[in-house]
Amino acid sequence: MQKSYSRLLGVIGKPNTGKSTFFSAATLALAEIANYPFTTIKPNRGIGYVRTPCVHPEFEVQDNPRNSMCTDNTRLIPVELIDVAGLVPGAWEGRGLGNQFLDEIRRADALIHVVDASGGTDCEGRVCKPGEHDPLEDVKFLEREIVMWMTNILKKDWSKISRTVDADKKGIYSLLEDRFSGLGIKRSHVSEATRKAGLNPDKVTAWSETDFGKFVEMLRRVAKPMLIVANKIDLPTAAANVERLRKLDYTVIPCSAEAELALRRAAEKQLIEYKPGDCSFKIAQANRLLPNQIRALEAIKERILEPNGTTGVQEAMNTAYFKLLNMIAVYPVEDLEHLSDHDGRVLPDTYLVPYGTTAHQFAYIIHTELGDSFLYAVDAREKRRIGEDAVLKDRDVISVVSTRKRA
Ligand SMILES: Nc1nc2c(ncn2[C@@H]2O[C@H](COP(=O)(O)OP(=O)(O)OP(=O)(O)O)[C@@H](O)[C@H]2O)c(=O)[nH]1
Ligand SMILES: [Mg+2]
Repeated sequence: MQKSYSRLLGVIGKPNTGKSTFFSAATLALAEIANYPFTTIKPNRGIGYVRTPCVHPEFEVQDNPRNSMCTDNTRLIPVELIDVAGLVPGAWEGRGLGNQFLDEIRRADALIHVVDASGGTDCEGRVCKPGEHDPLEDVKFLEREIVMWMTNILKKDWSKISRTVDADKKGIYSLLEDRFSGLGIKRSHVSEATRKAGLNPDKVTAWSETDFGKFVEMLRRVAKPMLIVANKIDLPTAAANVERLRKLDYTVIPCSAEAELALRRAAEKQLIEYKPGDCSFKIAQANRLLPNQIRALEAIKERILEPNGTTGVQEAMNTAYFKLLNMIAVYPVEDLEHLSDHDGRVLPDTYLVPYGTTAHQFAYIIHTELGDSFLYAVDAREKRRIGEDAVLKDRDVISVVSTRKRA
């Protein structure tokens, strides 16, 4: 169960943009929401979902999920997210709740930057006239905060690190991996950042100040990939800003976290039929709704769902997993004929694994023993054997054959 949500998404941004609203909508966990900065002080952690079309209709079987849910042919796979305190300029130096915030996103594998696209909150999160603040500034400021935070950590003993790299050939990758391990930065991130910045990893002492800056900027992009949630699109001043945000080098998802929260709460009470990420909903029990509640729901349909497709919350979760983190969904089964586990549960689990995962690595993800005793795997769709190096694809159904029978 735990393995399918082994990645962590961090919901970040300046105060009062709707981070906790987004978090609550995504997880249905209770989080304090209010129209002033620093409502959230202690981080909220919860479980949200990514959605993917389930494979069971294609295989013409009735499934019986265990680590995920299946409704209307859609698999909802649990993933973990964290909502943190708002960040203000200078946080890297300790302003606001600065370092504490940065400390909490250390473990996040990808970041969801919630921006107030309506421009109704200033750079410190105080309410201002809608349209008065430019949300593009918030994007620049957040990038800078993360870069400064990383720079600060790295600069501390950079000269020592660079001399060691040049002298003993231990390599920058393992040295920096050690230095950054607390930030969830891996060797592969360091090597990718060095390559993409066009720098020589064997001659680190020759890196100029500009090279160093390029390296840290690249490391931020590679190790903490980020998307922008352009929130509060229900307000009229948001539309023009969404278009401007789209010109930046990010995936931008227009969003109304407040609308999604209302829909999910209504669905939870079975007042409406709605799945996270659906483009519409049906009123199920009109007699239990007050006229103003019906009007509010209709307004969400007309103003958010019809023009935008969705409220954006689920799309952000999916984009973070499938695009930023490049994950795929794979279904492990033991019994190929019934597509079941040893208890006869059909298509019990869906694992989210990084694209590039091989059949053998997948066996290790399921169970160390299964990896150790791996013989070959079978692709249930193609009904053919695949070798240990075969790279898995999204929505593969895979059976691992090993020398040992699993308990
Ligand atoms: N119009 C509109 N308001 C929203 C939306 N999402 C959140 N809000 C409002 O924005 C205000 C701040 O929401 P929070 O979720 O507390 O924001 P936060 O970013 O967690 O704030 P801090 O914890 O203080 O950093 C509240 O008044 C919310 O109701 C939205 O989609 N549309
Ligand atoms: Mg909050």
